[in-house]
Amino acid sequence: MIWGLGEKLKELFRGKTDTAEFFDNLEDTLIEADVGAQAAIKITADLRDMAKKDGAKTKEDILGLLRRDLGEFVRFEPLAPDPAGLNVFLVLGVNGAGKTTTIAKLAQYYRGAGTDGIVLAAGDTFRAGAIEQLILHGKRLGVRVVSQDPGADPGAVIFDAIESAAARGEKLVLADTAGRLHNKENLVRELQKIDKVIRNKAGEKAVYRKILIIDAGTGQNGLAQAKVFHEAVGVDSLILTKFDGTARGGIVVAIARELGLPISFLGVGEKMSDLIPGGRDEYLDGLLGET
Ligand SMILES: Nc1nc2c(ncn2[C@@H]2O[C@H](COP(=O)(O)OP(=O)(O)OP(=O)(O)O)[C@@H](O)[C@H]2O)c(=O)[nH]1
Ligand SMILES: [Mg+2]
Repeated sequence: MIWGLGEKLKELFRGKTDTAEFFDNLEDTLIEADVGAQAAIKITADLRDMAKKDGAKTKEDILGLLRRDLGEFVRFEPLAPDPAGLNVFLVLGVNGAGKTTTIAKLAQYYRGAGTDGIVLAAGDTFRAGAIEQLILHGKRLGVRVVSQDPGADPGAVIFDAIESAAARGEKLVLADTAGRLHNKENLVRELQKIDKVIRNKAGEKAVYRKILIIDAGTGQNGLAQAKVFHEAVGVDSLILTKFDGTARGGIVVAIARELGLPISFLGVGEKMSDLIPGGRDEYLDGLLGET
């Protein structure tokens, strides 16, 4: 299984590792992987200095330094429901990022880890077919889904889900949201409304977390997305999806540098089990690949 930069680095390491060309190519590779131009330039400059000072670096030296520098900003936030009470996880992200699939994966994962009483809230009432998609996941997983008709107020759907979960003593509400509305202002306003409903409803009684889904292949746009969502409602942690089969995914480094957001899980395929609870090491292993 090769994710991330592995293939590209492997190619680079076939040649000499002390030439100007090597460092230029390394810098380009890091930029292409979306770690951000500043980080790429800094890391490559560090390596150039080291090579100048004490001669050519081995592949292991270079990988070690890459790991250290890339990892400097990446933080892990384990995202585990509090078994003592109600938890509300609101799942955010642009359309197609993998929100709904990740919700289903999380439901399976948490159930496997012992969380009793998981409810899915069909808060994407905007996109045609979104409610059915979540209901289908719920059926397959044997998990309750709270939904209303298309076009319904997403805040009301999530409110119902929280209220019924509390009444039944269920432990975790995983709430889906729309990734796109008519325009960005609408999306932000809608998310702020949902956020307010959850805060009012869940109050101090529940653990409330906002999870942003970022598609590893979206490139630098992922940073712009993170800024919009973070400014709108305040994001608690990231899940990076589609980390399988891409030479990118460095965006987590860029988002961590700019916004300080931690990572909680990695999505590495379309199957329900393709979700890795993971932090820095798993992420860096994936990013640097089998070089
Ligand atoms: N390879 C791969 N595919 C994924 C992963 N996560 C999600 N997908 C696929 O990405 C596509 C979109 O996923 P959804 O979960 O529907 O995305 P969404 O964010 O809910 O999209 P909207 O509801 O349109 O906003 C689906 O085909 C998923 O199977 C992943 O980690 N790896
Ligand atoms: Mg969806």
